[in-house]
This record gives sequence, structure tokens and C-alpha cells, in this order.
Amino acid sequence: MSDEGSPRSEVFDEPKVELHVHLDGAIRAQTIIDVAKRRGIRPPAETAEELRQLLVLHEPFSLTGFLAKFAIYMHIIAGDRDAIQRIAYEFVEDRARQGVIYAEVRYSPHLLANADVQPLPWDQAEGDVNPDEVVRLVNRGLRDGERAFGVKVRSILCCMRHMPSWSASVVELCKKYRHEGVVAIDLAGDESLDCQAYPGHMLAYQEAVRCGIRRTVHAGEVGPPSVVKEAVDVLKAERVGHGYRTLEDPELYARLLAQNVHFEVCPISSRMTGAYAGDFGQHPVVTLRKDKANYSLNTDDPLIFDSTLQLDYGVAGRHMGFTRQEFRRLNICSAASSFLPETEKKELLLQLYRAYGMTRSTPF
Ligand code: FR8
Ligand code: ZN
Repeated sequence: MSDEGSPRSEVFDEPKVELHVHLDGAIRAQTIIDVAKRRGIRPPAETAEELRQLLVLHEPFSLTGFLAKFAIYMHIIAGDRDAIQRIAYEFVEDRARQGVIYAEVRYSPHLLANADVQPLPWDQAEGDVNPDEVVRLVNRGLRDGERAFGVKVRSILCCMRHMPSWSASVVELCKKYRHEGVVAIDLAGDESLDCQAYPGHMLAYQEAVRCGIRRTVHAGEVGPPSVVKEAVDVLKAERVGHGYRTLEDPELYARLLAQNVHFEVCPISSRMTGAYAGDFGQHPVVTLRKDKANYSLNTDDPLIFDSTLQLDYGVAGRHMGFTRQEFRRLNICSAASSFLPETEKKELLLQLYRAYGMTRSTPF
């Protein structure tokens, strides 16, 4: 999406918090090409610009079409130690450039690995980077990036709806690395898959509750309100990824408002996937704003949507009439709904209050 011609004044240029962005959807095109060349793999394109063209989603939107985009580059990055650490490091640099002071980045450790959790007893594993090592590499890249660029970044590990057998190890990785930057568990993937048919996800989320691992779930992006209900009631999600279709069930929506459940809204993503097909002016986030709901603005997959957080804010400003005051309010809601421990969360809130020239008691 191009931002050409948009007046500068409508861009929110103050510190921001981003809570919903996929590491594997936020890789630099140039890095994919560099890594391919280093590994002697045929790069999907010669230049970063060509690669970005190749990755742009076109109508009609389909999950197959969306997944085909990941298939263009995931085999280049997955299982490569330097590449995994590098994408994490560069992720932090890219947030710094976009005015983000705190981000939570998510990914499936299994999809960035090239070996299973347990080494196979026979010599058939494709490679030797397992999900545990992936998490360590990402932690290291993020930590180095934090030191270099002064942005705080924590991570969220994703379970995948089509792989309930991975979820037990995802929650174990959350527990193992909770003091090294991993703050929460997520459930991503195809919402049409019945998450209660196999108990893997439910058991993992129960274990997360038991151990104090924080929880978010992708729900109500393309799936019906029942998926959101299940996320909140069964999986005990504290935040909902997207959640747009919650609005179709007024009773459920009222309950989530009352419970102050946080909605991780991704405006450009919702348009590019077809999750929301209407005018931006009538986007579900306009209702969330009107109702003073607890929500954030996020990119989701900036590589796939050829977007930046500034572009998402630009869309909200230009097409949905968002004001500076609302941008500030939603960023404070985002910080308050972050998965940071209480003392660090307070520090982040203070940083925002200071940057926005507010006192803690400033009413909205
Ligand atoms: C998920 N990932 C990165 N971005 C997403 C995302 O859903 N936006 C990674 C995890 O970080 C997983 C990628 N992935 C692998 C298998 C797989 C999947 C299966 C499903 C999905 C991601 N995602 C979905 O099903 C969500 C809907 C909807 C959409 C596009 C076109 C038409 C309808 C995807 C959006
Ligand atoms: Zn997402």
C-alpha cells in the first residue's frame, strides 16, 4: 500500500506500542535474498523490490493464496541459525524506525525449525534446528536488537490450529523461556478447524493458566463469534487477535467490553485478507473506538501486506477519522494490555504519559 500524497500532519508521530505482528511475516525482503544466496538456494527474486511484488496478495483472497506467499520464502529462513537470529535483530531495528517503543512479536517455533522437538531415532530429520533452539536464537536476536536500538521487545509463541500435537511443547517453551523474553502463548491458523476435536490446544492453555503464562488467541478474524467465545471461555484468552466478528453477536460484544478484553486490530491486514471487505470508514474498529473499547492497532504481516505501522495509523487517520487523542488513548490501552510484568508495564505507561505530555490523571 502506498502512502503517497497523504498529508504529514495526519500521521501519528508519537511513541507507539505494537502487540500483534508475526516475526515470519515481518522479514526484510532483502534478507530473504541475502540468506538464499549465502545458502546456495535459488532466490525467489533478484531484487528486494521484485520480491515484494511477488509477495503482494491479490484478489480473490484465499487461504491457499495467502499460504502460497509464505511458501515463497519460509524454506530459505527456517532451520538456518544465522537467518533466524538476524530476522529477530532486524525486526527490532524496523520497529525503532517506525516509532515503536514496545513490541510483542509472535511466531511458531515449529515453523521456523527444520527438526522435530525430539530428534528422530533414525537419520531422517531434514536438519538439526529444533523449536527449542529457534526460541533461543530469536531471544538472542531480540535481546541484541533491544540493546542496539533501544526498543523493548518481548515474544509470544504460537500454537497452530492444524497442529494440536505441537501445543504441549509450545507451552513448555513458554515456561522454559519466560525469563528470557517469552511472555505469552497464542493460537494461530485456520479458524474453521475445531479446536476441541483434539484436546492439544485446550490442555496447553490450561497449563498456561496454571503456570501464569499470559494468553492471546486469533479469533473472529474470519471465524464466527463462536470462535471468539471459545477463545475467551475455554482457552481463557486475555486478548483476542483481530476479533472483528465479535460485533455480530451483541451479547458477546457487551460481555467482552465489560471484561475489558483487548482486541488486537490489524486494519490493513483485515482489508488485504478480505476479513473485512467494506469501506475503511465502517471498519469494526470504528465501533470499538466509539465504545471506548480496549484495542490496539497493528500490522500483522508487514512483509505480506507491504505495510508499516505508520501506514496502519495513516489509514485510521485518513479513512476513519482517528484523532491524536484517540491514538494516544489506544496506545495507553495497548501498554496496559501488554503481557509485561506489572512493574515493567507501569514503567512503559509512564514512558507514554511522558511522551504524550500527560499526567496519569489526564482524562480522555
Ligand atoms: C500466521 N503466520 C504468520 N501470519 C499469520 C497469519 O495468519 N496472519 C504464521 C505464524 O506466525 C503461520 C503461517 N501459517 C502456516 C500455516 C497456516 C498459517 C495456516 C493458516 C494460517 C497461517 N492463517 C489463517 O488461516 C488465518 C487467516 C483468510 C486469510 C487470507 C486469505 C483468505 C482468508 C489468514 C488470512
Ligand atoms: Zn495474526
